[in-house]
Amino acid sequence: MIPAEQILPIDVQHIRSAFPILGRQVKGKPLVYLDNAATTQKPQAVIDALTNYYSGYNANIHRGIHTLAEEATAAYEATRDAVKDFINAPSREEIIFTRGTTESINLVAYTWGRANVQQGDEIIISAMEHHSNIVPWQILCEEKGAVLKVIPVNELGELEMDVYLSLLSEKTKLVSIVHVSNALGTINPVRQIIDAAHKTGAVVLVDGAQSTVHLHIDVQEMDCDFFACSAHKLYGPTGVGILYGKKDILESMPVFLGGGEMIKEVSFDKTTYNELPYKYEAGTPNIADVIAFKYALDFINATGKAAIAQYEHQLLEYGTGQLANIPGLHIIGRARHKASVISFVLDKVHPQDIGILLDNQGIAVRTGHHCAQPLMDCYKIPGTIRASFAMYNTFHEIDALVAGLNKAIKMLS
Ligand code: C6P
Repeated sequence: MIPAEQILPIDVQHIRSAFPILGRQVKGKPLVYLDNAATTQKPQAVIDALTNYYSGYNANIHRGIHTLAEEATAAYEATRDAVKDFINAPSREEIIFTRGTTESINLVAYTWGRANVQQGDEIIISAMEHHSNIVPWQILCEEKGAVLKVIPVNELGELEMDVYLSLLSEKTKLVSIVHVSNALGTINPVRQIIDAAHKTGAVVLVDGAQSTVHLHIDVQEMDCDFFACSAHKLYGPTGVGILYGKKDILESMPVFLGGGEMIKEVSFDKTTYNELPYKYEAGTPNIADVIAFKYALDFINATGKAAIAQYEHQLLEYGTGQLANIPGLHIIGRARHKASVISFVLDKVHPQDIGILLDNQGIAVRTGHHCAQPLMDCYKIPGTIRASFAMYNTFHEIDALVAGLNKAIKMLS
């Protein structure tokens, strides 16, 4: 049953009114946006922040002494402080801006990885990783003669933790693990994974691309060595990523990209490098989008992360129950701990056909392998249909999805 609006933990209609795109129509129908794991929509405050920057104080940062440069620098650095607080990092020096989770993981692979992984060493990932947490490690392993080990996933879509523990050894240099699976919604027991890895002396990277928007993130409590996420999955702009790293590890790592900003002194004989975090931020960064990202974090904080999580869980439970009533529908990923992502397949129907027919009804879902092809291979399926919910989705939109699916199934049979 749909809970009455007044007892919901958040005011969904008020939240929806802050997202202008939610008022549009697609193919003559009201947009039902259920592709939030791919990217979330942006509140007006984020859109305004971009316009205000370009119309009011566009300048390069950290270089100029003029007013515009100082204003832009202050706004850019304010986002760093907001991110630090959002994930409870010990210091702002440990927050590095990148282009996204993908670049954050690659940064670690190219710097820490090349300095610390040698022939015969082992890197552990899981069968539910996104390609961006597989390919950089494959490249590194090929280059170094290291070995990539994979934690299997069980029928429910949970990691086989006993196998993980048996894979750990003194050869393990790194465990790189997804916090929340984009394809299944599984919330992994990262604290337990990190504790076990640290006992063998391994370093741990947590891919927080999907978790940061849904879960309370405290990198100190988690004790991860690296944490990566993307602003665009947090109601912020595209083209901004975060890499958190423990200070001593970041300081010990070789540099990544060379150029302006990341240096202290340059001569043809010798170059010395800047302090953290600038050591890893070469060139002119994505100033406007970083500045606007703070407004997304402010929006989440003002709404209340715990309340959002509670509401998203209600959507997950309602959606899971409603979808289960559709004959021939099988949910892929039934982990005990899940974020608001529901992946499913339908008997005798290709996910892509369903995606097109839903789009004709104004409903946006993602279909395919979700950049997790090895996981699809585990389930022996080409892909799934994925509905992923955000704080602005409603129970009525889930009803629209169910009605849309029934209509699509009828058309295809
Ligand atoms: N997943 C999805 O539809 P980027 O593209 O760098 O912002 O994030 C990459 C990434 C890394 N890890 C996980 C767990 C992810 O889900 C993603 C992005 C999107 O599921 C686009 S493929």
